[in-house]
Amino acid sequence: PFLINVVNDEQFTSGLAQTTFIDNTPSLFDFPRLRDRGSKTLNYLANITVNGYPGIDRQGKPHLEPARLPELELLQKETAKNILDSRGAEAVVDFVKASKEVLLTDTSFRDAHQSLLATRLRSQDMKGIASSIDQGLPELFSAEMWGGATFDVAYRFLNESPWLRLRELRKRMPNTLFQMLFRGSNAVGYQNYPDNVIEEFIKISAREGIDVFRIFDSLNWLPQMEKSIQTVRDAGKIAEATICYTGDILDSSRQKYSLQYYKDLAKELEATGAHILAIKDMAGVLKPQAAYRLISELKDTVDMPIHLHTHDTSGNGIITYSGATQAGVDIIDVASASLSAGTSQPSMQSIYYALEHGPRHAKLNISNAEKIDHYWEDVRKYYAPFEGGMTRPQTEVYKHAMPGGQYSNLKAQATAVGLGHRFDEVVATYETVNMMFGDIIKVTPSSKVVGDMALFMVQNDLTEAGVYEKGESLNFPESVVNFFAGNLGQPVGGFPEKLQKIILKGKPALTDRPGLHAEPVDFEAIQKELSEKMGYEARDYHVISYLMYPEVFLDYQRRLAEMGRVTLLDSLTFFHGMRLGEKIEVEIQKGKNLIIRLDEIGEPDLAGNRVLFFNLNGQRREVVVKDQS
Ligand code: 3PY
Ligand code: ZN
Repeated sequence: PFLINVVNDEQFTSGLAQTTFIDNTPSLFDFPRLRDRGSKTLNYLANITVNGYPGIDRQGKPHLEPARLPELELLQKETAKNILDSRGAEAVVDFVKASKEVLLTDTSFRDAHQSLLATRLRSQDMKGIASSIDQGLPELFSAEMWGGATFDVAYRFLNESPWLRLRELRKRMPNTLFQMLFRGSNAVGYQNYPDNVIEEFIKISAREGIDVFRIFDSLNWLPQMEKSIQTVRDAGKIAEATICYTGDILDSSRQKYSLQYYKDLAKELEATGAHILAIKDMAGVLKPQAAYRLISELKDTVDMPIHLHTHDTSGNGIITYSGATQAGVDIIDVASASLSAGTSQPSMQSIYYALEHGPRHAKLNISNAEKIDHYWEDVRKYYAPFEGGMTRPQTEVYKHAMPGGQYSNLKAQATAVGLGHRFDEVVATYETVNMMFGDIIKVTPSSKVVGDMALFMVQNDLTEAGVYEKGESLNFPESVVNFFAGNLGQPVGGFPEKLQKIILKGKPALTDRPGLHAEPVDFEAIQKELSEKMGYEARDYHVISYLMYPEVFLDYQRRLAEMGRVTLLDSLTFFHGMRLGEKIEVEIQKGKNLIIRLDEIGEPDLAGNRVLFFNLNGQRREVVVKDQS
């Protein structure tokens, strides 16, 4: 048995300890480390208790029961992951093609909360249900659980390492394909990275447990995806090449993105050697009739299995999937009911019944899926402060075409710059900007460029005509200049020349792939630099995170040194701190717990400092924290 510390040791407290006791009980020397970890945790708790968690209103810590854990029927079945591990990527492709039923990807760990809860779902809450999903839903094609915005949000707002999340989940889910969203040459960032950074990122992610890489480019520009696709293939993993869907193939007045456009792009993607074709309807504008037509035609165009992704913003998601399923789509993205609908994916449990008794019903143990959803129903309540608040199907998405996660994000951005009350204008301007830019594909990071420009115009009371008139004297947002300089690649049909001239003010623009101009990164030099900054030997995954997000990563390291692994706290405590007199338990290692009680919160002194009195594993501890209010 592990000894928590000497005062909790039975032999010691019973007074029977002999002098040999210390020699024979080396685990006592864990005490300083434990004490250190305890102190760090108290630093975090004291600060959140006094000052609150950034960005959420302080309404007190809610009283909620622990999330219900499901009792499942355990199913022993060969999974897609088992096939990949034993027979390789091509065998998975054959398995998908041979499946008469439509297969499901569960996005609950990634896009669902990115789209509904500002990407705030914590590893702790994922860990609680991970093995239930692995064992209760073996028929899932995959779990999308990494990438997109989750990478930087984990560091930035949750004080956790995305790599640790990946490892912890991998351990609990050995039989589930892990899928990530990868922004092609922008990796998990908002800018172009040198080729060797892209390759290194994919290699490390594959080693750490990612199986399926959904690779897209925010402008659907093939040259930005090719390297990634090849690197994934070389790593023996599954490359899903992606078409981002925009426009409306059935609207004859809007044919920039026509059926033929999608068919041609699908063929080009197939020629790269990708295993699967993903259709990424990031905003949820693929209407049911269009879905039927698009998938039917693509099935006749390419031999790869087709994996469809949509968002339920308009309320039509299930019908869209039903159309796509009839047309032969192989895999669809769904979220567990409690994390579905609205700007998230359609509900896994609903689609099951929508397709039941049909020729292509979904492969799923529905009873297990429903029980697992009770867990999510409870967990979602912890994240109430981050709810986007969309309470109705929003058909306006067919006009503004904002990606699922962007709507609430842009709203927050608008509020932050004092434009909250003019958000309707921001949305209307988003549409205008899209047309000024030539009707571009909008998904991270190109969607951010459009959003930044819309905010800029509203903030400066600029109309479209105003931009052309006053352009010379305007300081456009950095992301907009960067986009027009060709640093995100080339949009379909090229840049609108007149606007490009105004925005670049005579600076040159790239017409070829940005990666051709980016110097390769010297990983050894960066590793040295980073090790010095961190004060310990940087590993390759530290280095790659630092390259993606230098400041965010270093900030995370600083907070880690100060507050320890706060990812182990339960979510209510993480977001709200502790109530007076409350007692919590934190398992910091198997069998090693911190038992913490908050006994007293002192009044602020003249400098605004408060003393908090805790009891940590039986010992009284004081923490001083500055009250920021
Ligand atoms: C991301 O890139 O994070 C997205 O989810 C795009 O849809
Ligand atoms: Zn999405």
